[in-house]
Amino acid sequence: MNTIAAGRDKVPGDVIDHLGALDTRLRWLSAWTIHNANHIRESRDGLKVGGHQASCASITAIMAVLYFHALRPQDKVAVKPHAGPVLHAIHYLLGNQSLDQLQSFRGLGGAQSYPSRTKDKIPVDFSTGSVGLGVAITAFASLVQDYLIAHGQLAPEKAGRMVALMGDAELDEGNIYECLIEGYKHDVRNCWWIVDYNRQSLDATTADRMFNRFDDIFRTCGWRVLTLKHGKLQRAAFKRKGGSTLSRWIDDCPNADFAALTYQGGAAWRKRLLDDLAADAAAVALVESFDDEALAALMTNLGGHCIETLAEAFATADDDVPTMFIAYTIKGFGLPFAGHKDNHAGLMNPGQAHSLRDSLGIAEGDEWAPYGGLGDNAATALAAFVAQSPLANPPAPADAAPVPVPARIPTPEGREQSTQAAFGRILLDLAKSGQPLADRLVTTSPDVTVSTNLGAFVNQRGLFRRQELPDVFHAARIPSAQKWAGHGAGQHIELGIAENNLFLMLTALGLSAPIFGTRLIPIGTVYDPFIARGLDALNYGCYQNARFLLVATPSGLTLGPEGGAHQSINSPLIGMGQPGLTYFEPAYVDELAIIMRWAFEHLQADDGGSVYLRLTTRVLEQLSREDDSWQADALKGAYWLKKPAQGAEAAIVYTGTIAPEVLAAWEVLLEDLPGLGLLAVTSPDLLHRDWSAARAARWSGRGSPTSHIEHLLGELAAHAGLVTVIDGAPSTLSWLGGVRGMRVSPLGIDRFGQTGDLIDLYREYRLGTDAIVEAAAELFLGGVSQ
Ligand SMILES: Cc1ncc(C[n+]2csc(CCOP(=O)(O)OP(=O)(O)O)c2C)c(N)n1
Ligand SMILES: [Mg+2]
Repeated sequence: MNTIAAGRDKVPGDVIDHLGALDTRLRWLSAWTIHNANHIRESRDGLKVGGHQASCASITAIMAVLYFHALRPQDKVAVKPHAGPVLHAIHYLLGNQSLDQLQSFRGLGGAQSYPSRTKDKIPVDFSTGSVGLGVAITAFASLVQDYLIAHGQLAPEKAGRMVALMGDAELDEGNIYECLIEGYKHDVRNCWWIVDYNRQSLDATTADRMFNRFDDIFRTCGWRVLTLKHGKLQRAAFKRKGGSTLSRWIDDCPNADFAALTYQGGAAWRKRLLDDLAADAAAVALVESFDDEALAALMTNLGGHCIETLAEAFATADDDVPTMFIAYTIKGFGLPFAGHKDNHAGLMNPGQAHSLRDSLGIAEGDEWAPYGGLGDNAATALAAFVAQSPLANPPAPADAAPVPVPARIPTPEGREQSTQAAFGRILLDLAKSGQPLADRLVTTSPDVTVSTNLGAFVNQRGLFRRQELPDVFHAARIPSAQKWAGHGAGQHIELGIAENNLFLMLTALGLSAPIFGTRLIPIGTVYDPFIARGLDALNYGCYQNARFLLVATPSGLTLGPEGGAHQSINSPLIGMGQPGLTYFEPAYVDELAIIMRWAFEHLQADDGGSVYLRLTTRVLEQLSREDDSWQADALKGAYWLKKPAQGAEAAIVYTGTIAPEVLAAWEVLLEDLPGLGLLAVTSPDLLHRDWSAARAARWSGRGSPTSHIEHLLGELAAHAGLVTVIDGAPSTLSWLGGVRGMRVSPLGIDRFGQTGDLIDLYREYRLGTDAIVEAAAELFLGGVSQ
């Protein structure tokens, strides 16, 4: 174990004292913020408000030293979710957070429970909440930083450190290890992960068996590991007679015993130590030299609570080597439930909170005073220390200039094409075009670069690697379609098969504008069914307003030969249900071209978001259009491919690659259903959102807008019927019946897939032309046609 004893630079005593005072301030203010929300603010619904006083108290020393001493303005931090109140307290002291926000912690519009980039009013570099993701995002952000430096878009001296403040239970999340492996491959640097190693999770004390395992795992992956196990008091005691015995006892003490003794306090420590160390007279004498209070202070003087130890450790890691700090701490340190295994969501009762207040010398009514309880001189000195800390005068937030989007993205030529192939073609054409947009594209894929058709773009623009990576096959003149040399100017970041990493990579790339001041246009490709594998990371990216284009292909039954395990069914619903992500599923490649152009703008718009394209390898004969009049409607989510006769009583509505079957059915049905409409839905998601927004506007008296879908369906008779068709969950489109109260017969897939060709599978899943005709007959003609 690499236990920090002393760092390179001694930190001046007055700095240590100030940081110690700030540790206490942060512990108090975070505890009081949570106390206020739970015990003082009026409860209108009787629900427990919550908050995590123990998780905060565990990390206040670490955050005091980091924020008021070690961080540089260019560094970015992801704070463990349950330490949100500590971050608010820090910004309260820095003058960036209002009292009103603290008092409305966890209320509408107040300080958020977990740090949020978009909702909090203080600077939050990375949102957190779902444990593990906020940790890994820092490694991907480091990679993005290296990308920008290599592309001349960030000066090397402006490189910051990407820091994760994490709970120890986050080390159980698998995405940490996926990230660790990917980070090693890419030689990640400028990254600190600081573990608040309190050895408690939500339910329990953590397993002793993991002791020293994390060190091994991280070192294997190229990280420096600094373990901050003992504080200064302990280290001093270990140097005294009997000290080595005491040190060994602490090292051997099971996590649960240590936690329980911490909770029980000085007398319990004494009894246990005297029992266990009875054979060593010097150790007994050492223990007896402390009174109960001093003994408790000694035994809980772990590295993560010792200002000096922390400051020195941070100073030690002054290079760009990725570094993990294992800072031993006590959950609930300094609070009445310190060490209790059930303390995760524990709240001090009013009596306990008042005792803590009194013990800090804070007068009743002075609880929110930033430096309450300190004498005038001490308060002034501490305020001055805070005012000169590196973060007190942060640089202006980055304001990344938009990347111009070409007025037109040409439709790839060809009578027969798939949307997937056209996507690859469009990117290749862009790569060759020399447009400014092309230089800002960054593509990435979890080992499906070739099979999602990014290969040609990569041939053109290269793999991104900080160190040159020769294309051995190319050099040896071995024929291959993929000519991928890696270099600093490359624009494709190749990932191993880990979809969590794809979405975190996209998130980090998609935050490049607000975080690093340069806008990138990230495009990630994945097989559609495997979106589900990284769903929480996708949600995480959208939650913090990262901007990226997700291209998922192939999808649906068109993956038939691959079998049921590869057929995506509910991904359209994911696209519709995910805030911050707009889902499109074009059938034809001219639709794709205008949608991609729209996406490049939407990705950059203030009120924009990310975009998800569900594509396929199915080759369709393309339509010859009479004009461009369909385009505006297609970008709103739907257009009439065959306009219904005014007041027609029926329409077929479809999304995506099932278009030829739908067109064939339309031809068949036209005879019996004159004026039958055919509605091409390019984005069920946009249609639904727009419909919801229009209704919300009407309810709340903000005018009487008509949504696009209301407008389109308004061309049909009020009692008309709809047959909806999609190679995916039928509920993607079945809601259309509710727009104007029309009967609807939704076709789609709601059973697991299986191998087969499309002819068989369309029949099996009731999706082909016959099925559409039958559904229409049932709905419109009162029976099933033969
Ligand atoms: C993905 C996810 N699963 C579950 C939770 C619920 N949860 C919140 S905190 C926590 C345990 C945290 O323990 P640790 O990381 O050690 O933090 P600390 O002890 O510092 O509070 C759990 C399970 C969550 N926030 N995210
Ligand atoms: Mg913990």
